[in-house]
Amino acid sequence: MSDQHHDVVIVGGGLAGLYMLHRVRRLGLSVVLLEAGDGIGGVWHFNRYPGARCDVESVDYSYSFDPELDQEWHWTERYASQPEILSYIEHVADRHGLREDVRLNTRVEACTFDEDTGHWSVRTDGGDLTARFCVMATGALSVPRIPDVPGTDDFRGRLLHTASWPREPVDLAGKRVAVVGTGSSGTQIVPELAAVAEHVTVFQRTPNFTVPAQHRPMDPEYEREVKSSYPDRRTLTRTTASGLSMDTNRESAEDADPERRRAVYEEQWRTAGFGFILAFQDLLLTRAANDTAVDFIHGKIAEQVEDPATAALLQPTDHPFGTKRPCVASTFYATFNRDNVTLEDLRRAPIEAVTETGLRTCEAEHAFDVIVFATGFDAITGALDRIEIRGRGGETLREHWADGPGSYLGLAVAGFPNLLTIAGPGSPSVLSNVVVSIEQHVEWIAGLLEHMDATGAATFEAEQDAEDAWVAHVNALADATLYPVANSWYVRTDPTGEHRVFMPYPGGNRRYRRRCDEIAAGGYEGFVLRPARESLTPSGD
Ligand code: N01
Repeated sequence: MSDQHHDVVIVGGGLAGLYMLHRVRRLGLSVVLLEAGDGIGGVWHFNRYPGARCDVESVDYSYSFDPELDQEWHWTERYASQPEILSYIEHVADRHGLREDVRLNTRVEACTFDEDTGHWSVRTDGGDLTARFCVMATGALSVPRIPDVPGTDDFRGRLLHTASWPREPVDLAGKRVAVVGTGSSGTQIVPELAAVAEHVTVFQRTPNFTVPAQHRPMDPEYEREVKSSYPDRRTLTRTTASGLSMDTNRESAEDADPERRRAVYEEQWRTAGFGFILAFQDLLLTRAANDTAVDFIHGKIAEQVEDPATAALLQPTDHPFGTKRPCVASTFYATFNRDNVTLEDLRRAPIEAVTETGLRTCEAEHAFDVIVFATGFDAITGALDRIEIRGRGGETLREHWADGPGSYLGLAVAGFPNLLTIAGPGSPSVLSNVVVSIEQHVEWIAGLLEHMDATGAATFEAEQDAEDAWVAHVNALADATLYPVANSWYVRTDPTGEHRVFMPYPGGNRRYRRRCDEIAAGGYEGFVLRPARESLTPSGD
């Protein structure tokens, strides 16, 4: 076969794709990783806005598969900044010699399954290739969402998006800057911009809950402590529901007496960062429990923001705490005490258009030199939607997902043999420490490929019933929580509004991992594994 044929094609060169590449190579299979960007790192390559950093402690937001690296690598801060995370990813790629199988600047346009050969044809903007397996490591948060506002081409200033920030420094000193969006990206970038810009105007549609990062330089004593027990810590993150190195407090917020409740919240606020959400086991289960967290955070916002009207605008009231991903930032709220920062309420005065000189809301014209969209991503399915993926009978993935994204375990889709998705809809992905999820997915996929090799299977395919049951299971789990109450990017609704699918698996990593392991141990229940056909040419030669 030609050098354009591989056992495995991996699409996407972020944390998921690179680890998949490493594992596939260890299986002795031929592999190529295709990456649209001009560098590896995925979201950490593109998401280089000022203040970008992870919101899970770096000692946990990192690969666990290389224990020697755990000992050698030094994180300089509690939450690593984007440049440090990118240099870590590059270091891992070099350390394991991964780059030789990476093709940069190669955008995958289409993947088509050939039922006669059992191979995938992959069309890219740099030529075509074929493979037995396609692994889509395209990222749950990788396609920037650009607001549908008229006039963006008319703006004479600079228009930027946090998720596709320029590589070269952007000089914002003395500039009038608009930031649209107050999610994780918005809450991280606003304090950075406020420190240099002449004025920052923050356009907020929905206030979000922001918990304190308690960010700080790495304490050498803490680092020593982590390193001395790293294997145990890694085992813990693999077994907690969240993939964090702390588990949910088993107490109930509803049942706790007010003094105890307050003490737990204060302690979590002071120490836990994102883990604040683990303060009580029922926070995402009942309104009464959740309201106690909402009241506590509202109080904290009021303490930090001097102007009561601004504080009130920043206090979320439209969704329970945690049903949209909480933001983790240190100085977001206090930034509104600065003279050069203003908050605009888009609920009261929506944006009508981008103009030549700035933004026009239904109430006023605002002049800006720079507009920053911190408007997030076409989440979870966005990158897959943009590739024309055709499975059996020529059906596209978009067609298959017309009523909502169906997937078995978040890993495979019925009618799309030998196609795997990492952190796809139906996997814990964005509801967990995503690196922990990624490693679990990759290792499970590697196990599947090994099993197929050992049993002589040529193709695997999720059964439609298994897929339907998994989607129903994920949504039943979500319906038992407060998650569906929020209007969030966790939910995908079809254009008619009839079908709402809650996409990430909300049952926790531990339970998900156990189910995946059971399925593998049971001979891949819910999958059909078919033997090689006589006509199939052995791969890799
Ligand atoms: O995106 P978001 P993000 N007009 O979707 C608003 C991860 N992440 O990039 O809520 C006006 O959360 C939107 O308003 P609304 C993390 O998983 C992690 O901030 O839709 N406003 C919202 O305020 C995170 O959850 C890190 O009403 C519009 C904001 O834009 C995920 O990425 C850092 C609008 C978008 O918030 C996404 O975070 C960054 C419109 N047309 C990201 N459209 C860390 O590790 C959207 N908005 C810390």
